[in-house]
Amino acid sequence: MTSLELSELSLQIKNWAQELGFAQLGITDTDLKAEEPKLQQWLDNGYHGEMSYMANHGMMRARPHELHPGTIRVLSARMDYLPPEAGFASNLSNPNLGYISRYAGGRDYHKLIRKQLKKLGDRIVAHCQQIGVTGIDFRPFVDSAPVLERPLAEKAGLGWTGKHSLLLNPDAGSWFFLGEVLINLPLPIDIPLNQSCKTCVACIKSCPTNAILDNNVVDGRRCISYLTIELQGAIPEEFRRAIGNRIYGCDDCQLVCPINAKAPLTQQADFHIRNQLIQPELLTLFAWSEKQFLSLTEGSPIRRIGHKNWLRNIAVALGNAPFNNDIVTALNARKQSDEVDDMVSEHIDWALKQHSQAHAELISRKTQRVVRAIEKGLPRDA
Ligand code: B12
Ligand code: SF4
Ligand code: SF4
Repeated sequence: MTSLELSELSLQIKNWAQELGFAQLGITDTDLKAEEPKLQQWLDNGYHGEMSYMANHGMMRARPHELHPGTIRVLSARMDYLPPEAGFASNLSNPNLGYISRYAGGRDYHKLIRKQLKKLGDRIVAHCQQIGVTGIDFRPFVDSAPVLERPLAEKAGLGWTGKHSLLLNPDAGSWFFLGEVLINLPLPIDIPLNQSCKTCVACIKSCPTNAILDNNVVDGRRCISYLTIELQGAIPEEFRRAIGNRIYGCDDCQLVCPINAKAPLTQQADFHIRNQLIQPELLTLFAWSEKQFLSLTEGSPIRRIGHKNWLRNIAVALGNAPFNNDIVTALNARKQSDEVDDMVSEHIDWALKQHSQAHAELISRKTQRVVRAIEKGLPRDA
């Protein structure tokens, strides 16, 4: 193809991406050499904790051409997920409700994004065939693939890396997923943005578990997202109070980020929060049997953690809720059920212990500050 044809095709691809529901698409090459020592350092420091998949693929994460041989370009796309009924402040400030990360209240994003990326690749192949170009090969990826998505998106001009390590777009903030198409077409590449967080440190200061180290690196083992989603087994006691009512993931570093003040709502109905997960009562969720859990979370990313870890997380949140006889009764009743193993039982004991002693502070000062920041910075609270 001539360079003019390739330039025209790159514009077409960006339009098609928008038609397919992506907010933006950028194009970059496969060179992530500069990221390799940083990734290695992150792994050497053990910041991946139990996420063995981060170490298993070695440096393939930084070598998209090894992941899919023949690849010379990466089409990096982002899709907004902020749901309309987010209600952050009311949810975080009520310790009797469970807080679920806003990316997870609807349908699992992996399926939708991979499907749309596949359609995009098919359109490119069909277009090339029409103009007599054959041999186009592509592969769509989202999240679970061993590839460094955030650095690729940054190189493709979709935003800069915030101090919380997520990608920030100057117009859209960070409430979006990333996905890629690896392809063997020599399309023209985009230029990275030249912007930064400047002197802001709001996310570092607000992280409930101090997971964001001051050099833009997240110690995964301390992040509530890891502790409530990725970690199998017991949540270390040192983090339980700080977890508050966050029962699946955490959004605090994004909630206090000033760049998110202008973030758009999602255009995908799939990412709207399911009714039973809008401002959910902890006691209601804790009463779900395994069968109910599996059916009510069908098609949702939450299902992946399984019923035991779901109970584990809710037990911690119940331990952080204000004293209430109904909670103590529910905890004691759950302890007797067949669905509870030793690990969950230990979390229930911890929660009961919290109810036997007065909490100095029901909602931590950091969370109170996050709530105030939302009330000030996100006027419509989404
Ligand atoms: C593992 C993982 C996690 C782990 C570890 C997080 C982390 N920051 O690494 C856990 C479970 C904690 C996690 C949590 C979340 N995640 Co996550 N996660 C991933 C995953 C699978 C890999 C990320 C990765 O490669 N980490 C390894 C480290 C080394 O990579 P990195 O942070 O990019 O690190 C770079 C910097 O640390 C820097 N660096 C290292 N050392 C140094 C030193 C200096 C001085 C400097 C300047 C820089 C620097 O270079 C590193 C290498 O490039 C990606 C998907 C993917 N395949 O890429 C999603 C991904 C990053 N996650 C995502 C999301 C949405 C989240 C959550 C918001 C979910 C939630 N609400 O609970 C939280 C946010 C927590 C946070 N602040 O990071 C999105 C982010 C979208 C965006 N806008 O950027 C991604 C891209 C998934 C997707 N497809 O959309 N996640
Ligand atoms: S998601 Fe929560 S715990 Fe993890 S880095 Fe952000 S603020 Fe900290
Ligand atoms: S809160 Fe501030 S430092 Fe953190 S990512 Fe947003 S702009 Fe950057």
